[in-house]
Amino acid sequence: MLVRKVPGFVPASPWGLRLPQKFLFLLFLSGLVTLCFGALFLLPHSSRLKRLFSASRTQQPGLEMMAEIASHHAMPEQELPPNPAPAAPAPGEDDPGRLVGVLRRKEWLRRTRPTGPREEGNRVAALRPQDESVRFSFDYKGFRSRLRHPVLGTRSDESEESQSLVRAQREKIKEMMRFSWQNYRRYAMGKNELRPLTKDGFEGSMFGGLSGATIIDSLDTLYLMELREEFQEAKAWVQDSFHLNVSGEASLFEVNIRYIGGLLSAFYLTGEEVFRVKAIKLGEKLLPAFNTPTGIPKGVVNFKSGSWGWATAGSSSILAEFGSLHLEFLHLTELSGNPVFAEKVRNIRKVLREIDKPFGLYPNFLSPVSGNWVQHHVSVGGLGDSFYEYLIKSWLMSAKTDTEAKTMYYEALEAIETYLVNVSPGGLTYIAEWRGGILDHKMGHLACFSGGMIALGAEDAKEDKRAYYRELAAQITRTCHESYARSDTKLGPEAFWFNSGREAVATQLSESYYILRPEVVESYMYLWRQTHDPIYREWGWEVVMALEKHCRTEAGFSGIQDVYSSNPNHDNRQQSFFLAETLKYLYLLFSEDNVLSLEDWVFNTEAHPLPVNRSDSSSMAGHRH
Ligand code: DMJ
Repeated sequence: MLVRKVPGFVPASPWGLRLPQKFLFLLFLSGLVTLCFGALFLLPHSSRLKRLFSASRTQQPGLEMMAEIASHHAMPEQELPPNPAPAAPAPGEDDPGRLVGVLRRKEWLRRTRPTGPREEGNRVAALRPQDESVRFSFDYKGFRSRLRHPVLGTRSDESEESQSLVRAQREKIKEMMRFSWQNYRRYAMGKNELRPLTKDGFEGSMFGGLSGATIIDSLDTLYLMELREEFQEAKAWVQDSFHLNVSGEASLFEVNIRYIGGLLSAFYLTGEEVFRVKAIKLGEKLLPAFNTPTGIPKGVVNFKSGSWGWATAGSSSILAEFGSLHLEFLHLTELSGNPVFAEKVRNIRKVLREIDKPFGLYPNFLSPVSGNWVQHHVSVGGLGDSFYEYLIKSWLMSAKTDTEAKTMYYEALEAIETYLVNVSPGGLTYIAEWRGGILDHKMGHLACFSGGMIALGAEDAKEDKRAYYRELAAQITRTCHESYARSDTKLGPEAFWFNSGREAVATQLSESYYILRPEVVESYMYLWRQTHDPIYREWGWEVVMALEKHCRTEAGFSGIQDVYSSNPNHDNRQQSFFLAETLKYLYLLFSEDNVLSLEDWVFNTEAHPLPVNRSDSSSMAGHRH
């Protein structure tokens, strides 16, 4: 309605009050409000006020958890509460980021509202007091007493062996480890990796601000090689300088296999509490990645602001990443008494067990929102690799009680044999990659771990397939050796093809690099332990010589840019997995079988040994099907 302005006329309010009356009424109202608030603050239990506010947040489970946790626990080292809630944007966050942050937080709150048993699981875990997991007492002596072999083997044949070639070879590999470590310590201590040409450190972007990847990846190798002083240096750094109060975006997979895996194995080898406690606290920081509608974690977790993490990784999660958490997460539950870790990975297993698989194959990309495959690309190399590895190792690590893992592994392997395994015209067996039914006749260096995996699983296959799998493992390993033997450096390329008359060689420069990867020597180690065929030690020694010739620099080992050049350029990076895996598998190849015996240990995909679990009370043994 249009009100015409008439001089001297003051319109009444909709309630019929004139201005002075309105003023008095407002004065009265504000007095009343002040009184009410005053009364609230004077109530004897100030927690009521807190509850009043937290009640309005009950639809925001994260915030509620944070209030609960904060009221119960002091935070050592300013570290984060486990699985805490979304925080207000950090001071100094710039405006666009801030807006995106707010929107993401709102979306996260909507998605994580408790709606069912799985969400309830998250809440229970998060509300579990932080120190309870840490205070949990793990029976370390009991665990050691159940091992079937001394961790570092027996030294009964020491005097005889000291004369032998194999001992000298092992000593050489130990020297390579010492050299790698000492240069890292000298030029890059505390950084994630060493850059040997520029003699400085490299941080990278995979670890969300965590540092010391090389230190944590090296702990068990130093221990295994009895490099005692170096091990003490590494341990002291973990104790004093490994801080978890970081704020970047981290790869769930990489943090899990390197940091959690490294800390867990350091604990199991030594019984030192610092490793157990840091592994559990770091594990708790990874939990927000699982807050998706399916429970399939996203690939990236945000440690931002020391408060909560949200996950981002485009629209799909990667099979090798979310499929390679099982071993470490079961051990986190075992060592903390907190069931949440095991629940998370059992849910992943359930989703994968129930989903339709094209021809029995597992594609590499899955939507964590819909739980559907995103595209039909299948690979035993990058993107798929360690998912298969973790199935057979889950079976072995459960002391052969996890029959679900066993069944899934052998079914997957049947499909791989049927659709992906090929023999080249020159007689080389390889595992191709599959794109919706069309094969790429190539193998990545990463796929070369599969010789070892198939050998490891051969024993428990159906009787009529055991010999076949042993032979398949040997043939794949031979092909991977060929990819090394056919290069000028005797080191293998990142990927090699079987087409146009060329076999086991890279076809372009962009695939010709070698970054100190372990997969080929990993397979030599498993095949050696299974067969004791001297060829595997011969091949392993060829790798040692090639590393010395082409990758050793004045200040550490470096990857090379072209394995087909007799004088290759270096890539200036000593990868942490070189110390965790390549040197460890080489050392084990020249060790007795009872050193980190495969009866007692399984190696995670970063070569960190985790024990087979034989305790009746364990969460792992309890997982029978
Ligand atoms: C390692 O970090 C792990 O083995 C992972 O599974 C994939 N490959 C790298 C080393 O090549």
